[in-house]
This record gives sequence, structure tokens and C-alpha cells, in this order.
Amino acid sequence: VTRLVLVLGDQLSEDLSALKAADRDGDIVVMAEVMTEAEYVEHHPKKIALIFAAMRKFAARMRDDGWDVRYSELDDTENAGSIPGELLRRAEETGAEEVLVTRPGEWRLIAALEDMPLRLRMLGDDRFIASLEEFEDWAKGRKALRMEYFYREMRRKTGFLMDGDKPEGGQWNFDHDNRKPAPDEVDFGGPMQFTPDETVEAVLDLVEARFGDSFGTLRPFHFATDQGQARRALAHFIKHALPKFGDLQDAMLRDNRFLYHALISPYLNIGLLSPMEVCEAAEAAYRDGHAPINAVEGFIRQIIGWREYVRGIYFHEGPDYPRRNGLNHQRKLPWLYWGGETHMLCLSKAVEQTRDEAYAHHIQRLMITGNFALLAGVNPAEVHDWYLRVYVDAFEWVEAPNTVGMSQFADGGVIASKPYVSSGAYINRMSDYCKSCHYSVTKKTGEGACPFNLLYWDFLTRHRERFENNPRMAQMYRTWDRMDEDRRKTVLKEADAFLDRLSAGEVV
Ligand code: FAD
Ligand code: DLZ
Ligand code: SF4
Repeated sequence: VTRLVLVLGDQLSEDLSALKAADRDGDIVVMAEVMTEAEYVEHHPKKIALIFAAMRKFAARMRDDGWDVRYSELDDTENAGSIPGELLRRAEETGAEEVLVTRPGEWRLIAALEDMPLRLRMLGDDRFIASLEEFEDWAKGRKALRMEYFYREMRRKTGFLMDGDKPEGGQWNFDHDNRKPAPDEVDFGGPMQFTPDETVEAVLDLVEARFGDSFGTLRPFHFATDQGQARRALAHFIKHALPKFGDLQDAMLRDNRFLYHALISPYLNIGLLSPMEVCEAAEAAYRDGHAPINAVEGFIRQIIGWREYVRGIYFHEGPDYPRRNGLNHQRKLPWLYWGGETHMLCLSKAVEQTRDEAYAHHIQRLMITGNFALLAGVNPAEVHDWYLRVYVDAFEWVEAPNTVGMSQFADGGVIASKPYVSSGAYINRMSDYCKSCHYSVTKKTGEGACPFNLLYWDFLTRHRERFENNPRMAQMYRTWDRMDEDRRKTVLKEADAFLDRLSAGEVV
């Protein structure tokens, strides 16, 4: 009997488990551009364009390889508008009764598939290094699920940077070498860019017509849209940027949007690159003497550590995870996140780049937009919605743990052992933003004082009960308690006034 094999827009890998289990001669591959997926949040137009273009090219390649692919473009008149709708339509068309699918990366879509009146065989997504069962085994009985310990298991499992059963270079983690401040010059010209071909141009026209009003700039569009291009982008990064990736991982520059980052997350997340091939290429650069251990270890840790770990957490914690609000924050997301005017240069630059590129690097996401939302007490569901919309690499399994857990501490400390908050001093140390900002980062109170300086103490005061006994935060409370009482009152009063202006929609 004929079966349908569903391939989703972020499952564009030839060795997908559903394809491996399928029969090229009898089964039918179903791929569909559908409104429910394009609309469950108002995605950045670049994100939709990347996915549709890569889907079309993948479908063409599968056909060349001999598969019967039934592909629906968004504007096809018969298009049923949703993934289950398309599967039902194709089932009727072909007489198929069973659907093979690799587990989607989102609870919402899993539930929608399970509700379909068709037999469903859901297979694990073995493009990840750790299966969900392995993650559960690791998590079982542990009081705290810390990434570092999970990461060591992944090092042992993959053998990356191992010297027998010991970590290469004598330590598991070289992060203390990876916190160098922003340099004056960057000798990497940025990620490899690709000129849109005919397929991509057609998709850009479609996206412009249908989603052109959403937040985000569609053109110019330079992403890789097939496996060959993604591999070239990876090779370019390994050759030109990886050696300095570690040193400058946490740095930020107002006029350089990428520094030494790879911009491969969209390719990994939609299946054009596999985590194993990426890490193999990075390790080879170390073994050849091209890149130092701190860079290669730091890079591999992001992929076999963080990336695998956040996926494990997403499925371990369950469907309610993205809605958690452990600190009970209720403020609406300020307008400045949608490009509204602000005098805060770090924020305006991070948002501007997000609008243009559908990309910001990790420390901008964590310590600029994330830090500000957390300090200001924004409702984490709104913050989650924003990150899921605006970044080209955003899929819920990876975005929600990073946003709700790591960045907003809304999961009650499952991922982070303390909230990632900082005053302006940290931003000033790691970037060149403050030099040309309207605010003064060294001013703690009064006219022109950096808002991060005010909000930082206000946050700690509001959540004193929750955090003062956290050993990693005790020092901050001691510093605050040692401050002159009048000074403390002024800080809190000015923070309040700032938050009132933010709520009132004034330009801050
Ligand atoms: P590089 O800095 O060059 O790192 C290499 C690779 O490591 C990345 O491509 C990515 O696959 C992986 N990686 C690094 N950090 C993480 C991490 N914390 N979690 C998972 N993988 C990681 N990443 C996403 O892929 N999708 C998201 O939706 C997403 N949302 C985020 C939201 C917030 C609030 C924060 C703080 C981080 C988020 N991240 C997300 C993680 C990280 O910021 C991006 O993976 C990274 O910026 C991608 O750019 P890059 O390829 O240049 O990364
Ligand atoms: C993100 C996305 C978008 C915008 N469009 C489609 C689509 O039209 N068809 C499709 O199969 N997948 C799309 N995707 C990816 C899915 O939303 C993704 O598979 C789920 O969110 C699970 O990660
Ligand atoms: Fe951001 Fe404050 Fe620096 Fe301005 S002074 S760029 S608001 S940290």
C-alpha cells in the first residue's frame, strides 16, 4: 500500500528518518507551502523566503533522485492551507492510508498531526546527536539539568575533541579565554552571500506580495538555499572566521553585524547542514593547526552542547513551557522592539539589524534585547513571540528554551542558575555602542543616566526574595546594600519614572 511521506520546511535533509524508512518506488513524498505555517506567528519575510526557496529546491532534487514528490505552492488553487489538510487531500488523491513523518520540532504541529484521521507513524529525528530517550535517561534523577554535564556526555558520545577518555587540551571548557572585548578592527568580511537564482527570485516575489507588510526587510536576500551553498558558507566560515570565533564570541560592534559568527543556524535548523558535518569540519581545523582550541571547543560546544541540550529541555518540559512566567512579569513588549524610536543606541542597533538581516548574534539576543526585556519586566510570552517572529533561525524547540529559559528566567531556573542581567557597564565593556549613545553609561542616576544602570538595581530589588539567597547573586545584593540610602531611593525612583515613560509609549 502507498504511504505518504511528509517532509516539513525544516526537514530538508536527504537522510531524514522518514525518508530512510520510506520506499522510493512506492511511497509518495508530500511537501506543502501552507498558510497555517506561514501565519502561526507573523514571521520575518526573509524567514519565509528562505524556507519556501529551500523547500522548492529540495523537492526538485528529490524528484531528480527518483522520488514521486507532490509539492504544493502557496498560491496553488487546490492548496488546503494546512499540513493536515494537505495530507488528507493527497491521501484522497492517491489512496494512501498511512503517513510517515519525522517528529516535528513543535508541540503544536505534533498535536495537529496526531488529530488527523489518518494512520500516523512518527519517527525520531535522528539528525540530532542525542535522541529524546537519551536526554530523558540523562535527566532522570538529576536535581539540576545543567548544560555543561550534558555537553560532556555528548563529547564522549561523538568523540569530538577527545584525547582517549580525556578532553583535548586538558579541560572540557575554554570559555574563560572567550570573553575578549570588542576589537577595533575585524578582518572577516562576513558570512558568504549568494545571489538569488530564478527559484529564489520567484519566491521573493511571492513573499513580497503576500507577507511584505510584516516586520522585516525582504531584499536584499543572500541566504544559502540548498545544501551545496550551505556547505560553501560553512567552509568559508571555517577558513576565515573560526580561528577568532572564540576570542570575540561575546563582543559587539555598532558597525559590524556578524563579527566572527558563522550564521549557520538557519541551515542547521532547516536541515541543509548536519551538526556532525559542521563539528567535523571545525575539529579538522583544530587538528590541522588552523584554529586554536578555545575557538574550536567553544564552537563545538554551541552545537553538540547548547543546541542539543535546549532541544532536550523543550521536549522534556512539555507543551506549556513557552507560556511559563516564573517571575510574573506583565509589561507589554515596548514599541521600540518593532523599530520604534529610542535613544538607547545598543537597542536601536540590535533591532535595526534584526529588521534588516533577520539575524542578531547570540550576545545581542541575550544581553541587549533579552536583558532589557527582563530588566523591564516584559511578559515573557510577548518576548517569546517576538523572538519566534523576527529571527530566520527561529523554531520553537530552539527559540523557546533560549528565550523563556535562558534569557527571561521564566522557567524558574531550569536552564539558567541565575538570570542573565547586567547594567550598562557590561555592555560598555563588550561593545562600542556606548561611545556614541545619547545616554552616559558611567552615569548611575540623573539626567542622561544609562537606563540599564537604573533598571538593573530595580530588577534586583523587585525580586529580592527570589534571588538574594542565590550564592551567585549574593555579591550583587551586598553591593546594593552598601550604597548610600538616598542613592538607592533615587535609583528606584528614577527607574520607576523610566518604566512609566516606557509604558506610556514615550521615546526613551
Ligand atoms: P554562532 O555564534 O556562530 O554559533 C554556532 C552555532 O551554534 C549556531 O549556528 C547554532 O546552531 C549553535 N548555537 C549557538 N548558541 C546556541 C544556543 N544558545 N542554542 C542553540 N544553538 C546554539 N538559536 C537558534 O538557532 N534559533 C533561535 O530561535 C534562537 N533564539 C534565541 C533566542 C535568544 C533570546 C537567545 C539568547 C539565543 C537564541 N538562539 C537561537 C541561540 C543563538 O543566539 C543562535 O543560535 C546564534 O546566534 C546563531 O547564529 P550563528 O549561526 O552565527 O551562531
Ligand atoms: C516555518 C515554516 C513556514 C514559514 N512555512 C512552512 C510551510 O509552508 N510548510 C512547511 O512544511 N513548513 C513550514 N515551516 C516550518 C514549520 O513551521 C516547522 O516544521 C514547525 O514549526 C516545526 O518545527
Ligand atoms: Fe546601551 Fe546604556 Fe550603552 Fe546607551 S549607554 S548604548 S543605553 S548600555
